[in-house]
Amino acid sequence: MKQHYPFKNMPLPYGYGGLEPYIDEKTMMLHHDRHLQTYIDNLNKTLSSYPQYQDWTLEELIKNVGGMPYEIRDNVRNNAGGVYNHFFYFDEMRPKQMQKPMTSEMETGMKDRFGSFDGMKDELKKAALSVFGSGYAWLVTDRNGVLQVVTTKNQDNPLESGLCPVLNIDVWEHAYYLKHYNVRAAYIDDWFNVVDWGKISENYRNCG
Ligand code: MN3
Repeated sequence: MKQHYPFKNMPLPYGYGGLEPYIDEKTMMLHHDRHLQTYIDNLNKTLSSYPQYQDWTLEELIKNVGGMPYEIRDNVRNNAGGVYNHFFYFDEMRPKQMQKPMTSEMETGMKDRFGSFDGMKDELKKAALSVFGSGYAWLVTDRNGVLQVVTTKNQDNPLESGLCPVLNIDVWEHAYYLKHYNVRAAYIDDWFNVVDWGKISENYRNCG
């Protein structure tokens, strides 16, 4: 996430088929090589004539998008968000054999807020199902460092609202349509098998 203009796609840290049978190889190829690539290309194109933003990270672009010139504001929000959200999503997933467990620090935060792991999962699933159209469900920490579940539309990002991202579930249809068709709930159930809770715990720690 330390990248700045010109942004580059990074290879997945596992094979395209590594998340089978929960997320299929073809979805992963299209999602990473085409959908994410398009956000990267569009963000680079938008920033190409704005040198004042070319050393900004994705996080800086997203947090400050409200103050940008009107003619690029929507493009930056959609495409910096699109790049950040997908880097975040692809990096929090792992094949079963590469997954690490949740840290005790995160377990404490989770139990304080949701009572149990299942309590948190249920709330995330409910939120993911509640997104109308395209968007994300997120686990974030709020300004007091407390875990919360929120949703965003399109490629919006909670950083813009002063929240710190811990986990996201991409519920755009491109994330699941080839395998799960229109059944978002089945995708979400499958998705929970490919989350690396070790990585999520790292995100939680970085939120401070
Ligand atoms: Mn996506």
